[in-house]
Amino acid sequence: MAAPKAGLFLLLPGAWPVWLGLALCSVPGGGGSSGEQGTCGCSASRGSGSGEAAAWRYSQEANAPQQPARGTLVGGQMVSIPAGVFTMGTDEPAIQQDGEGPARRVRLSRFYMDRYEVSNAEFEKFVDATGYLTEAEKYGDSFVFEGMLSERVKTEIHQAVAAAPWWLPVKGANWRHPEGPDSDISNRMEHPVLHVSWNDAVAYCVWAGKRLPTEAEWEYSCRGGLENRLFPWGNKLCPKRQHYANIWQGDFPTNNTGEDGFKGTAPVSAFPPNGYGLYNVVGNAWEWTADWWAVHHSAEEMHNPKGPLSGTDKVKKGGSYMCHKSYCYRYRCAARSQNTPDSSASNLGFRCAADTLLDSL
Ligand SMILES: *[C@@H]1O[C@H](CO)[C@@H](O)[C@H](O)[C@H]1NC(C)=O
Ligand SMILES: [Ca+2]
Ligand SMILES: [Ca+2]
Repeated sequence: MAAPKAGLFLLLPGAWPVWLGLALCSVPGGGGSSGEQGTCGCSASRGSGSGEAAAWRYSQEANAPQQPARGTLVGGQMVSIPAGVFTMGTDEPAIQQDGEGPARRVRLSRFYMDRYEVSNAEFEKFVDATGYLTEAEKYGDSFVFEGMLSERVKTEIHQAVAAAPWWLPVKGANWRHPEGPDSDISNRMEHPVLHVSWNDAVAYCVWAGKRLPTEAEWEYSCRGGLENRLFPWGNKLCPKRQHYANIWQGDFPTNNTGEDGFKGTAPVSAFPPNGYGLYNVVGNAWEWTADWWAVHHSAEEMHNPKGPLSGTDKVKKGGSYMCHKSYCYRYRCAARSQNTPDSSASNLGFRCAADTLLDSL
């Protein structure tokens, strides 16, 4: 059984050079205890929040093989996502207070989705063309995970988020300087842009002739044509002992082993794409969506839902390189979290969607 299965990898498109070189998963199936589900940056914003434990049930039958639908690649950067109906959310929520349930049928029209998280290189084109100043640059600071900071930067900080003390507001941290003034992105141009607020993300997408995806579009894209699976590729965290996403291995927040090849962000094209050809949908950087945040949802079937009419926070999806099952089991398609639209952090980025394609794409 094992040998022919392993051989299948050779038949798949050869676009995963980074992933192929990675170490094997030491925790097949994503074992480890379901502990507290807190704020692994999931709520680090110019506001904050916290969480509590939730059980997670592994479903055998839900793990049965299923043929994913195929998105159609259009141009280099966007994928045509077919119209369809899918099950949004879950009736087995892992994090109760996040409003992951109920599972409900959602019908969507066709749309386009960026293959990749927006990279530093792409964001720089926007800034060069428009002179745009991000909110982190205007505020003069942004949240950075303590584990990424130099000792010099850390000594200058005297304030932290009570519920998540590993988040520090760093003066001079922004998309060009992800860990503060003594850091830069010169060797990370193909990594996701970070420290962009929801407002910044909208400005970029509008400039590109696009828009942010709704939460429903994002989740449909995440599922890649599979029904009721935990991850974009299925229910096993590490099928065939391979890493499929950039998350955290080791004890959070003290020991990041980087077993998947990356302690921080990875290039936006790293790891295998999902059934629609989308990369790093879960993990790497959190991704803003267009929707306002609410935790109560109707179980009725919806058509192109756009979320609540108003709110204080925006929905972000997918988790990040900082997510670990013990603390932030949010690298699942149904998982969700929120931040105020002006907040920014060192694990939060975005990708755009569109109704039509511009010729330039
Ligand atoms: C980090 O975790 C790995 C794997 O569990 C372990 O081998 C290593 O000793 C740990 N390092 C530290 C500094 O605790
Ligand atoms: Ca990682
Ligand atoms: Ca992502």
